Amino acid sequence: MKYKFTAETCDYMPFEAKPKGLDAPVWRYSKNPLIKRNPQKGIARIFNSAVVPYNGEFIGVFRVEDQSSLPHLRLAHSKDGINFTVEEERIHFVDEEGKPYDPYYAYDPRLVKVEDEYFIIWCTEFYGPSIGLAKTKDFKTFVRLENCFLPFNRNGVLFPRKINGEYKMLSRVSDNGHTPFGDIFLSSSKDLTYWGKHRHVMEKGGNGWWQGLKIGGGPAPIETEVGWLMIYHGVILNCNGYVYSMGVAILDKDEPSKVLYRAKYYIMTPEEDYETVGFVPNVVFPCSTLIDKEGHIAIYYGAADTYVALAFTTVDELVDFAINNHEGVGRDRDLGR
Ligand code: BMA
Repeated sequence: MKYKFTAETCDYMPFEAKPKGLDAPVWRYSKNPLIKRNPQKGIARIFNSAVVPYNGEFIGVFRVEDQSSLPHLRLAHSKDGINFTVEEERIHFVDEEGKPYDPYYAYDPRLVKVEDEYFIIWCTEFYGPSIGLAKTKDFKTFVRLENCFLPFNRNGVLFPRKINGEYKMLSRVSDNGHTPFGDIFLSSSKDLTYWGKHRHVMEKGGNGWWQGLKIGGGPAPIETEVGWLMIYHGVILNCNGYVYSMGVAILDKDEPSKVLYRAKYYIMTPEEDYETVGFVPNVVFPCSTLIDKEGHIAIYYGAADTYVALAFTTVDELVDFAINNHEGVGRDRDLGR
């Protein structure tokens, strides 16, 4: 292992070695997709979902759509990180006084452990899409906190530890629809209620076109000795619509609004049938990662707004790829004020 990292590691997690001769930093699970269409009664599609290790097994917060196509969140359980049992009832939230506080819709969840609590961050209905936040310790009671930002916003991603005593959240300011713009911003909070010190992190664009329309955070960043390893999504608009790919960047450890490295090439783009054909074609949308002591990484991603799929990489692959293919874009490297 070339680069040291600090993260909660799994003793066991799904992983396959890189196929011989492959010239790409990320490779797909050979039995993708993990979850197919109509996987169980009352569920039409599951995609853009997040998984964490929990009590020696795995637990997920899944974006589920039934035949009404209105997204909601459900828990899913797995012993191996591959075969999941999805709960029949959606997650129900309460507010801090214990009163029911369910969102009208909820999608693209991230699930992040900070200290001894698990946080769900999702795109919630708040007079339009914005960022919802809830915490749990036992995956039985889900206490919903204040919505983090004003509408409209998407792709809220919490860092897995406080930095300089503050929680840090990535997000992308948005509009009410299928936002045709967007950069990644960073906000800080001491108490998870009041968010401020907003900083610009990364802008869309660069010389290549794959991230020219908008970008958004993905899984919780992984802390390495070089900086925060961030997998994100980038979007291009072509004659046929939006195409979502995955990219990688490394953010400064103490001031993550500074981009140290950012690869000019995507690390994965829709290529397989389950990514190019579906409810929304040409989407790979990463939401969470697992990591083991050797620095193997499993990436859970949504494919074509229809499937949950898995891809693999390593810390070394991604850090080297970001450094070797770095392209500075705009004001990425400054403090972002
Ligand atoms: C975005 C979000 C994602 C979705 C993507 C492609 O705006 O709604 O959930 O995967 O579009 O449809």
